[in-house]
Amino acid sequence: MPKQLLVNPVEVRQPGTLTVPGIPLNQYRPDFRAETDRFGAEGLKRLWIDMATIREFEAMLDAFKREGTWEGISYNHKGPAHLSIGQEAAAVGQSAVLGPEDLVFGSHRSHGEILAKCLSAARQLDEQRLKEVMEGYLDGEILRAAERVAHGGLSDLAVSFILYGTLAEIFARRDGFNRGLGGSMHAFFAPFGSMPNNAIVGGSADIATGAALFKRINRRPGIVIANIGDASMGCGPVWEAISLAAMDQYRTLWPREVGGAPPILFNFMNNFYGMGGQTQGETMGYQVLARVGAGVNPEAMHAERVDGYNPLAVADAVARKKKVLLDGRGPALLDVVTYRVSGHSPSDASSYRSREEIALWQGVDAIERYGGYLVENRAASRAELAAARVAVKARLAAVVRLVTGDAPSRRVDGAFIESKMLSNGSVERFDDRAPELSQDLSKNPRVKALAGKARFAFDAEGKPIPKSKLYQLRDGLFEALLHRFARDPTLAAWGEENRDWGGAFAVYRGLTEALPYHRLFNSSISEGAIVGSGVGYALSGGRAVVELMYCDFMGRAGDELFNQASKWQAMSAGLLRMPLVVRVSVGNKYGAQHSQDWTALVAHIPGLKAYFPATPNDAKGMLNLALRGTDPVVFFESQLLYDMGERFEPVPEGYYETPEGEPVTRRKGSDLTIATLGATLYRALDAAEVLEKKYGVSTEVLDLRFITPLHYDLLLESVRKTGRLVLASDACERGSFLHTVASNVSQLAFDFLDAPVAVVGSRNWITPAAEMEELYFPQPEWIVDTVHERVLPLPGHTSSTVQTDGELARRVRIGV
Ligand SMILES: Cc1ncc(C[n+]2csc(CCOP(=O)(O)OP(=O)(O)O)c2C)c(N)n1
Ligand SMILES: [Mg+2]
Repeated sequence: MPKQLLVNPVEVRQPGTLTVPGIPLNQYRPDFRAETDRFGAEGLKRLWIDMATIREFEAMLDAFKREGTWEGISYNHKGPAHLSIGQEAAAVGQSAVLGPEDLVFGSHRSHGEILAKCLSAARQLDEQRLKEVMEGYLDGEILRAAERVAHGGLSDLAVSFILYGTLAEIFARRDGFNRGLGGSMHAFFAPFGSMPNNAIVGGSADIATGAALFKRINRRPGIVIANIGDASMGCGPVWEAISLAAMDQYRTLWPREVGGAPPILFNFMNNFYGMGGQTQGETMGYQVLARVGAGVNPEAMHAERVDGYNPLAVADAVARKKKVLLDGRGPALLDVVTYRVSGHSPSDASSYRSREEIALWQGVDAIERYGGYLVENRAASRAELAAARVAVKARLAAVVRLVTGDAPSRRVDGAFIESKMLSNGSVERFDDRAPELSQDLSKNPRVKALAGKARFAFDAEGKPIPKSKLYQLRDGLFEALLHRFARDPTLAAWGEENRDWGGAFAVYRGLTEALPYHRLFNSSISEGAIVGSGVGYALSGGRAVVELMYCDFMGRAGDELFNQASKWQAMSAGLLRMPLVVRVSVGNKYGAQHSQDWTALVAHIPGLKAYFPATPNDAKGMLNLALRGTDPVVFFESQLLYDMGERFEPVPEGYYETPEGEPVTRRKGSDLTIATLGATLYRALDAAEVLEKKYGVSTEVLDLRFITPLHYDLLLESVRKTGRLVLASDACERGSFLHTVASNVSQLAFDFLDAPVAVVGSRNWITPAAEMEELYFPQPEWIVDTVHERVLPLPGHTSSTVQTDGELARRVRIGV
């Protein structure tokens, strides 16, 4: 059912003045009685102890980084340590009002947030559950280490467990929370709601938004927080995440029972600095960060500035925002005023700020002040706090001694890392509930139309069937999607113009009728957040399909593809899976910024799978495969092929999967092999026809279909037979993935080759206008001429294009 949101010219052209809601600044008023009611006297003390724990933890790391020694223990920590000395109250206050089901994503400066969240969650879990978590995690390895630290009851043991797991992770130990593959900036512990922390500034914003979408779409309890720095407000993906989280449709179009907007709190740890740049007064223009909320939606994101030097002010604000978010009225924004007394990192000389400024903040130190507040109100004595601090330090020292014992066996080996790059799983459905559909799928208009389409491009006499009657490549994609939508209730798809428009190039036509809004929706034009939210959704336990209309827009989602989707499975040591399909179309006709094939970029990134079907049969079989797997797949589709019928084998009506990584032979031959990737296949087949008919060169044509993983057996077998290989695709020749294939074949079949392997790609130019595209994309005669000039001279052939070795050298020399 198409949506009905009328844009009324009378209404939108009315004169008037927009008023913006007031944004509260530091409005918290201490009320010890209310605070005791909320946390209990013990709870209030615990907050102080948690803050002191973080302070001691960070001071310990600082000492190791600066001096290589702490409390008589020597250790050389080679990796980073972005400390949060001064920011403890902001982390502890936040976690104090969160439950284990509430998730916190963070930044490079998140040791304190990990500790605060885990300490708080562990206290809230019942003994049974706490035991299960600690025993079950990494086969109980961390627990066994933590048990060696003197402890009282289980909750006491849990504190050692948390300190040990975090520190061992920072020191890259195999018994760290993430087997040492995350390290200081990426560590996390999901069972307590501490979610991935991100070394890319602002990187958590869109991932956390995806986790919040997962909670909403799958009706999971709790909220999600993105802890990001003030300077990340300058990052595009943060704004994109805010846009995506604030879309009106959650209230206007999504079914009411879904519960409203994704429960996401953008929590800015505002320490007033990037590394050396000052956000207030220098690098940003907002002056007060919370102001940004005013530009986003009528509620101004419920934005507030809160005093992050008072844990109780933070707790109060987070508790209120949590309520708003659970009511579906998000997103929310907090501008949490804090200060890092420590440098950006231990090598920071603090040349960008004055000693006076640091002293001023030390003068209002949160641990001192909050301790004083407890003492003033007789909730604790000075001696009690001092003793608690001694105990914290003693426990930490015991943990540090255990963690710093250094031996190569304490780190994972290469085989382990290799085994975690891809999960290669197979999951039919990520939840058992019935998938939500809007209609009986047999009544779906497209399903009905497809029943009458020809699943093979030729009739019984071999005559081509008109396009309007053909089952096309886009239909193969549709069938695969519909199949999985009907089986996996967590599957959701989003991207630009995905819904009523029918998705770019009509792949999704029919899905609007089949699916409720929360399973298929239009997103803001936010490529970074589209992919980033897909990452967050997938790592939370759901399956997502997101779409970038054009391959060229991958640049806009560069970080999310290349640093996030690709890396979280391995950085989590396989604790997270990434069942995310990113559909990208390779364009043409629209010129330089809409027509480039960027398979090479994806091929270069470890941790991504990449598929590129060229037939309807493969479109369906390969998307089926991607939608059943557990790895991130960049799924390339050529716009030249969307309306193409199946020319090789009729497309089966039932479910099937193309074998992963396997190229396929499209034409048999014995003198020459041409292997292609993508739409070039059909031009290669034309070239093969010419080579065979005109020059008697029996030409085999292979369609590689896969980029990662790719099995070479069929290709090698072909090359061993023919002794000659030409590789062709529409990607620009320089740096093309085909050069990797050429290099591997040259290595693996050197003795069988009678000529160098030749690569034919697009020119190393901008893609010119549609009228000039033949100058740019590989044409059949380029392939024939390349064979003639560089592989196998063709008797009587005169090249119409220049494909000689000399030309190759010339192009390289001038860089085009
Ligand atoms: C995308 C990106 N750009 C730059 C950096 C280098 N860098 C690391 S931290 C940082 C400053 C971040 O400031 P803010 O977001 O306020 O966090 P804070 O360090 O103050 O906690 C910079 C520039 C990075 N890690 N990622
Ligand atoms: Mg900052």
